[in-house]
Amino acid sequence: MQIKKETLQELNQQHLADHKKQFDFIALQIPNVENILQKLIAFQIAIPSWALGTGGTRFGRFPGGGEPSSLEEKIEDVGLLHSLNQSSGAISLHIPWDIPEDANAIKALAARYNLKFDAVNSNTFQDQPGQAFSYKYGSLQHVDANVRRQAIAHNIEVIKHGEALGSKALTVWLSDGSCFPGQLNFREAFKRTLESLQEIYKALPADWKIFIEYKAFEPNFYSMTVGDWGQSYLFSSKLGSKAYSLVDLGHHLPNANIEQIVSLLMMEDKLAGFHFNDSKYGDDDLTVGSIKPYQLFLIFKELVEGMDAKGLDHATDLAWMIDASHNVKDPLEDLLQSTEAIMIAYARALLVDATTLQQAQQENDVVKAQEILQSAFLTDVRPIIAEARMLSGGALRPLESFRVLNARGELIKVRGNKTLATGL
Ligand SMILES: [Mn+2]
Repeated sequence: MQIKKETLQELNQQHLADHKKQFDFIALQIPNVENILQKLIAFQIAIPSWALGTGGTRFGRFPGGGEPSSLEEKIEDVGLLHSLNQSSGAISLHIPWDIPEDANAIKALAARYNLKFDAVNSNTFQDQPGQAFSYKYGSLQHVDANVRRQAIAHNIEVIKHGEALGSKALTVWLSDGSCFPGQLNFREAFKRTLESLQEIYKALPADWKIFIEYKAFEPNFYSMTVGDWGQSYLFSSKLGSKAYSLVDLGHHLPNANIEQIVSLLMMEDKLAGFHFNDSKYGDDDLTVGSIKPYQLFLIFKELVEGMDAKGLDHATDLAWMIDASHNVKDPLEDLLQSTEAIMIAYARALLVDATTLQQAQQENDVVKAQEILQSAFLTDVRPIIAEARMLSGGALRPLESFRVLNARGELIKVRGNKTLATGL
């Protein structure tokens, strides 16, 4: 489904007077609002190809209607999101769930929706039909060199697919680890994984990066071979300057101070970027900002401060992606909510008075430091984000527009009620 610009403009027109009042009110309080608008317009968050269908748990799956059943339809869905919010201008593919058969045609299709290809993701946590060796006991860490070779070859194949599409990074998330004490020699598993990653690293094109994603537990419940940022950092620093650590918000143990992790990884030039989601208990993959919006803001506060200290471009120098899964919501509505939550956290972080905060830190004025953060966090920045969206041709109210235009109903009409998207 494609939404015409004129249709959005008509919808926007209905809310324009209200919006203008709200925007003017907030704009008066922010000295550099133009600058903030430009940053928000430039900021794009990649949508993973596996999040466009209804997710499930190991207990069941309840697919909704009109889900995309091909890569082409997935690109169409991301295009739909992007036309509404103008902030979802990239798609991240998971191989082999979404293998581009004709890379040029897929590239052309994405270009029509103004979408870029973000990092490509390999998959050695599932066995595929016809695969010679099983990943039951790991992939890059496996004791059998045949399994490791197969997993290395798969990652190199994923790089080739990504190259054909114009991606510039490979994300490796390993489910490797052990479920019971004694199952694994930690050091040997680490060394085998490192050697395997080194083979993949050698196959990276000159302008590519490799992202090493970590996760504390699941599917292995005793040890994960890339279990935390320390282990990821060890791998990425041993691999070389093209290797970085990727932070998935749900991949930490409860109450981990993620903002501090982010700050230090950036200090060491080893932060790849993000997989955004939210969680209450573990890797819940809930809508971004639905549980802990203050934490998300604190992370963005570190990101903005750290990127500014390094002279990095907020929009392009780190990789931003949503990695969530939706059991009860319409996946597209959920992705609109997640994107909005990220933009809110980013905009609030841009409001932090960095100079005064630094002064408060120097003076050990703890109370003032907290006031500065909370004053930014408690600002309702939604009119600024809506203004940025409207300036770039999107909807003032993306979610409402999605519903008013009966987007899901239109997708069901074309695709039917019983489609199933590939993915988890
Ligand atoms: Mn992830």
